[in-house]
Amino acid sequence: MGVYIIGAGGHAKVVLSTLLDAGIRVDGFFDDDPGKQGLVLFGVRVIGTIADAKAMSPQAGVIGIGDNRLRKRLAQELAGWEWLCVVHSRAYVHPSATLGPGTVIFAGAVVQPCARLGSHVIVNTGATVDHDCVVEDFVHLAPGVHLAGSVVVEEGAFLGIGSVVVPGIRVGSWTVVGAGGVVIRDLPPSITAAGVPARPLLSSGGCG
Ligand code: JB3
Repeated sequence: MGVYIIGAGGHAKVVLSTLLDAGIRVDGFFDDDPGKQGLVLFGVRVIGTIADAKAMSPQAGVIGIGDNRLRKRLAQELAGWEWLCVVHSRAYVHPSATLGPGTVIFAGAVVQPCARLGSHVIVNTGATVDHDCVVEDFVHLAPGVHLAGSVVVEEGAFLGIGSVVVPGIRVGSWTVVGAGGVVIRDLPPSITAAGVPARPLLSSGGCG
């Protein structure tokens, strides 16, 4: 069974560097961009489209695409693949923390005791997840995000760069927190919140 990265953009580049750091050989990328076919990055080639990946027998790898909904869709479409959980050697993950398949922990990140992270989660560069947090499937914690103790981040939520969440807060599924947001109250599902403190952004309602 080979090891492949789905996607060949900026996020895939960091996924590759993390796999290589962990001593895992990578056999290729799959990406739909015709302009990327045949490109070689750190010795690893873009060998086909995502349709080509689907046509193979299931392999091992990581979905290296930052978009949470797209990562979820591809995980469903590539059923049977063995998704690798990868932790950079310069990240810290306490032994009591649990990480699901396909989850990546980049350099400088910290995951503290009893945190539970689901599948295909991104803990990006220098992000921290403190004790007893629950981070559900397909969440992306952007670089420099800090979750205090016992925070729950529901499925597919995206916390933008440098945002922070105080203890015990729940961030709803597929909600987006803008860069630098400070979350001090629970946020419902599927909203965008921003600011200090983070508040839901109001849509124009189509009247403007
Ligand atoms: O901020 C940081 C540190 N990283 C960002 C990361 C988390 O998300 C990074 O800066 C980017 O903004 C983003 O990286 P990603 O996901 O690699 O995006 P991009 O560089 O645009 O590459 C996405 C790849 O997915 C492209 O090569 C596309 O060809 C491929 N792709 C295949 N199917 C698709 C689709 N992309 C999109 N958006 N939709 C598709 O259906």
